[in-house]
Formats: sequence, structure tokens, C-alpha cells
Amino acid sequence: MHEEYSFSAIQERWLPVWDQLQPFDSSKPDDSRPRKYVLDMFPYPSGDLHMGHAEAYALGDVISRYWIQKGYNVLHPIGWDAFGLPAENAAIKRGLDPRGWTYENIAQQKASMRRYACSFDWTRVLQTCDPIYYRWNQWLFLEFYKRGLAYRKNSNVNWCPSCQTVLANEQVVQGLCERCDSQVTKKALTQWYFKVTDYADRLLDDLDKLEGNWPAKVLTMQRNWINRSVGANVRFAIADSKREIEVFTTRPDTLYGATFMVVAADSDLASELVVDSPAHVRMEFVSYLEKVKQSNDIERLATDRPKTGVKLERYAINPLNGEKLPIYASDYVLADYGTGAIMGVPAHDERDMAFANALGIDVRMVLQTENENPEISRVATSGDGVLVNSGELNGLNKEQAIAKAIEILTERGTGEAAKNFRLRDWLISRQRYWGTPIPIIHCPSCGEVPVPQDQLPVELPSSEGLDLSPKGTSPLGAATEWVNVPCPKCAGPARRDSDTMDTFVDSSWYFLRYLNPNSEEFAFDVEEAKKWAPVDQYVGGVTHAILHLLYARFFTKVLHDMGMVDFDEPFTKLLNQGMVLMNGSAMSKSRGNLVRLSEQLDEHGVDAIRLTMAFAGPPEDDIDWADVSPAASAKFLARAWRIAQDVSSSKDVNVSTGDRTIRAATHSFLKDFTESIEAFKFNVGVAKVMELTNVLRKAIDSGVGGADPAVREGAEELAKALSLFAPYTAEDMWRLLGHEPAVALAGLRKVDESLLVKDTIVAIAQVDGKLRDKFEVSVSITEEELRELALNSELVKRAIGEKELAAVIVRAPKLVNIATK
Ligand code: ANZ
Ligand code: ZN
Repeated sequence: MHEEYSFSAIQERWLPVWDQLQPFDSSKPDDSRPRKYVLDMFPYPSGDLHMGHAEAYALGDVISRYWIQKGYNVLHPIGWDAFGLPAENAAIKRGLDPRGWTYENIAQQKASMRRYACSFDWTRVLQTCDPIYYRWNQWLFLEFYKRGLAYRKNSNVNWCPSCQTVLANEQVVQGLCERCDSQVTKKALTQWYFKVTDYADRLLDDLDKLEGNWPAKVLTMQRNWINRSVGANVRFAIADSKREIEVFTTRPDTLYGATFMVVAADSDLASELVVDSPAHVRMEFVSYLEKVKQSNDIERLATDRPKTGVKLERYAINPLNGEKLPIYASDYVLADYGTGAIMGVPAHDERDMAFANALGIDVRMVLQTENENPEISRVATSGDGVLVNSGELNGLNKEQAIAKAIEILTERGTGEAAKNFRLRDWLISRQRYWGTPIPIIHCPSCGEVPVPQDQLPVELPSSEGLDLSPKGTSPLGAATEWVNVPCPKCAGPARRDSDTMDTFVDSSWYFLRYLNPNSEEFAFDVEEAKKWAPVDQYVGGVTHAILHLLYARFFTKVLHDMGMVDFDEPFTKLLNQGMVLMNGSAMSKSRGNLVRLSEQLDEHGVDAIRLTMAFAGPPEDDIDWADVSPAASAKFLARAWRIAQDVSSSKDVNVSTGDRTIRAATHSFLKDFTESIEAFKFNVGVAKVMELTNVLRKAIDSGVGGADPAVREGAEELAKALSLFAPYTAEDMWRLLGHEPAVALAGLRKVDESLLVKDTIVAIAQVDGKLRDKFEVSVSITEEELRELALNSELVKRAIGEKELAAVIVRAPKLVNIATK
């Protein structure tokens, strides 16, 4: 009887079988396979799965299923990042409870994921909006609080007037709210912070450990975000005052070139200084400050922004030469960077020069460089040179002068070496409903009181009767019964903190929670973490290159210091997949180029969509859905499936009697396939699968036929390899070949090296353009090996003689080009 390939029939056939088998349950106690942890970034439940999810999960699944085929017990969990603004805003728009809305979406996504057939371990699901999850956010918060890593302070924070909530620096994108694109302003508020800056050095330095395993682009973004500057803090006395101005400078060598001081207009210091300024200055300052508050940090720091400021008619004294310097308030100095004040060295700082030019301030050159004298050109100079006009620093170069200046300042007690980070502490409180309540009670007599352990979780009250719309204060403040509680210390009337945590808290440690997602005893099991963590392979979008990864790295380091984990980086390897576009741009309803995943799946089947995602190109690249052909994928799958149908050899025949050429093809396929997948060249892996299919087809149709055991061997490996991309088709092929499910666990055969034909080639070595030696080498020789070979050749050595080498250029496997001086 001859069956036809039908994707819908095989989907229906295998889903219930897999439900029964649970092939990806990683928690069986007697499992002796080596472990691997493959993690996909978990989704927001903001609707059904879309094409972006389909890509991300198809690619993550290739990696997970690959390691399973290699004999590993792979932990590949999924859950939902279920708290947060998107869910809340959508719920408000539809007049629904965020809770019901969220859980409905989760149910829908879950059903879609089941059909999409990723190798998820369905015994380990988590949802961050479950009290059983967020209770541990609260526990961690209190642990951080104990260690001084969670604290409250009043400061000017980023404020989105439309979402009516504060935003972390990371959530302000080019001055706009990440969520709604409104202009972000500043507002003075008392907020909770995590002290990420305590870990700034480690967060920066440990990036070196990830080199080669994380995309270079992500490492650079992390480095730039943290951005360490090294220099000095210098204290200037203020004339007619006991106060001083402390500045942070990377260039203490230029102290003699300071001709003015600037304090951030919105700093406390500016307001203090202006108190003793003349009345007209005070008025000018007040109106200036109003304007400054409208602008954001990025605008303020822009070098091309016209410089403005108010001369306070107050003066500071240069600690090195006693000179009296006028103090200005301006917006180009930021209140929360460094000390919020600078010394102005217009000769050697572009922004200071622009300010000096705008306000008619003197310029003094202190570093003589090859450029034109900045006193004349009124253009700041940088680069190396010799110190001039600088007393004891004269004649030194820049580096020496920096060291010397720091030495003098330290001696006199007017400064010391210092470093600064662009990284800020993480503002974690949000004035929104749908998040983890902050487990603190505010008591009029005891102050901040942590909620006792046995009262955790502080559960979110029902949203019924609460006005969730953004209004600047948390909706929870109006939940009278919930918010008014006795103080745990003195039992007097007190109030719960009504803010909720940033959802990035949830995702900072979820990878550990998967180990015991339902535990009521602990956040995660320390012993399980020893077995599974850190994550071996993390897969997700580059949109999370900065904040999520940084916060997860921070949490990991804190957990390390708490003695809960024995590693200090959470994600050993990272793969960022690209986006799915349509006709060159991101899909959106308004643009009219939205491709619906459900329609694609209905039309072409799950396997064809998944295969198309993997075949489209390297995973890091974007996929334009207009350029790919799921129909062609479906056609190929039918072709591969028919191979299994046409294999007629018996399972029990000794494969070594099989056709050697076909066996060689299968085993070199296994080698190439393994290499492609491990190098994340999934598209190449698919191409190899297609090649093997062609070889087997030819073998069946002409010559050896389906009865040769080599054809069966090839078809079996084909099914296993295909299971990474097209699990339904592969499972059905496995059935046609007479096996029990699941093909996913079958295990790729070990490569039989003796079957591999070794291709060789003749490589040549040249010295100064002349051919000196030839070698027969393997086509897969590495650059290193070929270089060794050439440099050890007697003929080459003789040609080089006493000459010194200028360059050795290796083009494996063909050429080594040696140049001498
Ligand atoms: C004097 C000086 C002379 C500077 C010179 C630079 C060149 P990064 O690398 O970004 O850390 N600065 C310090 N605090 C600031 C603030 N709150 N807002 C704006 N600018 C601030 O740069 C540090 C330099 O940026 C510091 O060194 C200071 O200017 C300025 F030839 O001090 B410098
Ligand atoms: Zn109290």
C-alpha cells in the first residue's frame, strides 16, 4: 500500500504520541546522559505566537535537538514573562483584568507551541505572574536589601508623561520612551534602586570571559553601556564659602588649563550656590532651570548642541595654582554623572571650548601638540604632547602629567585617583499594577520595614475596583484593605509600599527557577543549579543585548556572592537570531505587511515553516519572508519522506556489507552536518540534508536500490538529522523505517572515519614571491598547521637564511606566502 505525504495527517498522528511519551522530560532521576542547558528567551504573552517567535523557537530547537541527538540530557524549558506594561496597557484598552487576559494569552501561546513541536520540557513551565514565582522576586529583593543592594533614594528620574511611569535609563531610547515613543522628561521622585554600580567593574571585566562565545556586537554594546572612565576627583574651594566643588576629570593633567567651572544646572549644588548670587542671577537661573528640565541626557551631551549657561557670579579656587575661576550653571554637565560638576578646560575639551566660545571665556593651552594653538584657533586640541603653562607639570607628557597631578592632589588632600561609570544603579520601582509588589512596609515610627519571610508572598490584590490607568502614582495605593497593614515591628498602623518591580527583575533569574519551577521552599535548588547551570546556550533577540543580559549578569554575580551559585556568568554562549521581515521591513498591521503565523502553518504545515526558518540563511541574519519559499520546503520534505518509504532492506542486516560509496556519503554527511550545526550554520546543515537526500534517491532509483543496507543507514541518519528542523516528517520517516518513536532520541550515528575519503591538495610555499616548496596536504588543513609545515621546510628555511620575517600570509589549504624585510 502506498501512502502519500500529508503534513496534516502526520501532525495529527504524532502530537498525541509525543504528549504521552514526553521525550523531552529532563528531570528523570535515573537519567545518566551528560547534561546541557539550552534556553530560549521566554515570550511576553501579548497575543498569539507570531512569525518572530516562530523563527526564534525554530532556531533554538535546532540546537536543543542537536544535543539530544548527540546523546545529551538537554534541559530546554519554556515559560512566560507575564508581568509588565504590554499586558497591562492591553488590558486597560480592552477594559479587562490583566490577570485573565494574560492567562488566556498564555493558554493560546502554549497550545500553539505544542503544535509547533519544540523540544520543550513541559514538566518545568513557569509564569512570572504566578505568586509562586514572584514570591521569590520578593525574597531576592529582601536578600538584596539586607546586603545594601536594594535602596531607596530621591532623585531626578526619567519620567514618561504618557505611560505615567518612571523608566530605567535603559528604557529611554534616544530620549523617547521605549514603549510609547513619548518624549521622556525628568521628575524628582523617591524610588527603589538595585545597586548595580557596586558590580560595575566585574560586569565590565568579566565580559572578557565571554569573548568568542557571545556575539562581538553584544559584548561591545555591554562595554559601551558600562563605560568605565579613569581619572581623578579634584576638590576646588569656593570663595566666600565653606563648601567645595568636587569634579571628576579624566584629565587632571590639564588642571592649569581650567578657566572656568560648571555645575549641572539641575544639581543641588547649583541651587545652593545661587542662593548667594545677585538677585538678577537668581531669576535668570530659575528660568534657565525650567528649560533644562525639559531636555534629556542625550540632547544635553550632544557636542553640536549650542551651549548655554548662567554665570553664577560665584568663584572657585584652583587647588594647584590658586587661580580664581568663575562658576557657571549649564545643562551640558549632567547632575548624575561623576560629581555633577566639572572644571572647564576649553583648550583641550571640545564641549568646554564650545561653551567658552559661546560665553566669551578665556582659553589657556597647557598641552602643546602638533595642532594649532587653541588659544588662537579657538578649536580644542587633543592627542599627545608636552605640558606647558603648568608649573610643576611642565615638560611632562600627558600620561606622566596625569600621574604627577594625582600625586600632588593626593599629597595636599585636594583630590585622588577615581573612576566613573556610565552605568547607573537600576531603578526598579514602577507605579503600575501588573508587577511584583515590593515587600516593604512603611511605618511612621520604624521607617522601612521588610515584610517578614513568613508573610511572603505579598500577593497582588484583585484589580477589581482599582483604576489601573496611568496617573503617576501606583494603582495599588488605592487598594485600601491591601495597603493598610500593621507594622511588623511595632504593630502600629503602617502602609505597604505600593510600587511594583520592573519586570526585568523577573527575567534576571528565571533561568534558575526552571530547575524547580514549583518549589515553595526556595527560589531555586542550589544542588540542581550545580548540575545544570550556567546556561550552556542562550538563544534570543538582539533587542535584549543590553538590559536583560546586563541585569541577569548582575543577579548572577550577586547570587554568586551569596554563595548560591558557583559561577558568575549566567549564559556561557549566546546566539542572537535576526528578525523576520516582509518586503524589507518589520511586519506590522499598520504597514499592511503582516504575515500571520497561523495561516502559514495551516497552509504549509509546521515542518515546512520551521525548515524554511532554518534554511533562510545564517541565524543571525534577518529573514525576508517575501524571499523564501515554504512551498519548496514542503516539497523537499515529501521527497525526503519518500526515501524512507522506499527503503526495503531489513533492519537487522549488517550495515558493513552495504555499498561503500553510499556509506561514505552518509558518514561525510554526518561529519559536515555536525560541524555546520555546531558553528550555527543551520542553513548549511539543511543543505547537507538535501544533498544526502539526493544521493539516496539516486541510489534507490538506479543501481543499488532500496534493499542495500547502506541506503537504510543513510535514510535513518537522514531522519534523525531532519528531526532538528522537521520533527513530524522525521518521526514519520522513522516509523516507515520500522522504528518506535521518538526519532528525536535515536542518537546520530558516530562518524566512521575509515569511510571518509580524505581529499588532498598540493600547497605551495613562496618566499618573497618565489616558489620554494610544495606539500601534499589535506584540504581541511588549518592555517596553523600549514604555517608550521611551511616554516619547518628545509627549502623554505634556506631561502629565508639570515633575513628577518616581515609577514607570513597563510591561505589554507593552498598557499603560504612569506615576505622578508
Ligand atoms: C577636564 C577635562 C579636560 C576633561 C579635557 C576632558 C578633557 P568620560 O570619558 O565621559 O567619563 N565630565 C565630567 N563629569 C561630567 C558631567 N557630569 N557631565 C558632563 N561632562 C562631565 O569623560 C569624563 C570627562 O567628561 C571629564 O574630564 C569632564 O571633562 C567631563 F581636556 O575634565 B574633563
Ligand atoms: Zn513600626
